[in-house]
Amino acid sequence: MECLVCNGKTEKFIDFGMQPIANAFMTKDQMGNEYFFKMAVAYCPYCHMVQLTDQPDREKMFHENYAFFSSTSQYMQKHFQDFAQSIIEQQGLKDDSFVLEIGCNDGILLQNFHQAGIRHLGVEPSLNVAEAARAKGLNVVNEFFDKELALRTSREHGKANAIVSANVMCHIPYIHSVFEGVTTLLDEQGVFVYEDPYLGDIMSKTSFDQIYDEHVFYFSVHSVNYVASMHGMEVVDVKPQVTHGGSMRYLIAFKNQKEVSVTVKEVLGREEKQGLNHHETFLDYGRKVDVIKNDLVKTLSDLKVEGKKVVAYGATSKSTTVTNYFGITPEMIEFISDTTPTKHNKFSPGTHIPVRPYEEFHASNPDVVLLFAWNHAREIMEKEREYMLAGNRQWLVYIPEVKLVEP
Ligand code: DWN
Ligand code: SAH
Ligand code: ZN
Repeated sequence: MECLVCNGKTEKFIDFGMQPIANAFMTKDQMGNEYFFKMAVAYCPYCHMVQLTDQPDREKMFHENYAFFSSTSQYMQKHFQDFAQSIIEQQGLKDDSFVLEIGCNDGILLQNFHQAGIRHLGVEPSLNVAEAARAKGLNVVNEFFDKELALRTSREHGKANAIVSANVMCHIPYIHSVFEGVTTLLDEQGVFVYEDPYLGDIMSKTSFDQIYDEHVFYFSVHSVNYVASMHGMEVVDVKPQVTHGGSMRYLIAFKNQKEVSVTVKEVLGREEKQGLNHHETFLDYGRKVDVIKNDLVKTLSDLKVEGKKVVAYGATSKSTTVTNYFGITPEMIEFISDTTPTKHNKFSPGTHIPVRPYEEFHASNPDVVLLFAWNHAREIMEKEREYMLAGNRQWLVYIPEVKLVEP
């Protein structure tokens, strides 16, 4: 397929076959009526962007009943508080400044600008999560961000001093429209700051479950700098993050407006060493994923033979790739525990594993807990330590490798 960034010919390196919408948790009567698409990932040797070869229409994924609410993690709430604070300080934002967030979800990041008294606007196409943000007193437009929306926003609100975004840029295939929107709306001295799961971590940890319908791009500093430069912008700083199993925050400004930090050069050098700008690096990825697949399926089968009770923790989007690609069924996992009300008493996309409220987790008395929300391992393992110890229970993790872990 043609690269979404530079139109060059991309090289496919892993194929997941037919996959459902990762966040389409469904009721019993919605079964049998599921949408599947061909999921595969390709590398572009010209601009170095790693990307899905095909993505479902955006309305199939982001709508009035989006299943993911950002504020379900305490750790993430703190993370976004620090994110906002760093931008407020760095840009010297005041109450008459203007901050726009692309994809604010329930307001987990934006609320911090609001609380600091800064003029703000969130852009969020999924109505239910947008309403949750509005309930916190935030200004939110229920639309998709693109060039046209940015133009309307700049007419109505003036230029933005900062445009921020987290775990959203990797969801938007029309990246040039987004960058054109950013350059339309951003003040000459402003910054565009966004973070997303980092390709370097997805490769080094074999965190293949970051790959699902919503994530069309797997960014590196190389690829982000390429896109930015197509729009008269440049990456002026990068900050690695531990969130979502390893992310990168990119600070992007108009060319020659801000000094480029030495870290950018350092990380570019590291990416070259890791081979993130060479096709060969990606060729082995499918084999590594298959090792995890065989090990996890074998472990789950062995546990079943031993008569062990296995439940899963966190009905994540990521788990849709794991269960569907690996063929994990309700016979192997009794249910998935999750704290999100919209997911309760529904079934996982494609594999139809029941999703149950968190209250049922302790009552179910499992022997082994498969951690689908492995990116929140620290927070979750700490919270469940006592319960796990009390019942002699073990965690089962699969990133970077399949392992039974004592609490
Ligand atoms: O990119 C995306 C990221 C930001 O969030 C979106 N495309 C969708 C979503 O991905 P995910 O579903 O893989 O995200 P999480 O944060 O790994 O999801 C964690 C799930 O686990 C949520 O459904 C909430 C649940 N949870 C829980 O039941 N108990 C989470 C925590 C921390 C807990 O203690
Ligand atoms: N920023 C939050 C939410 C990430 S989930 C966090 O880090 O937790 C991805 C979000 O992007 C969803 O809420 C989805 O509705 C939104 N989204 C998808 N396409 C978008 C677009 N074109 N413009 C703005 N938001 C978009
Ligand atoms: Zn390209």
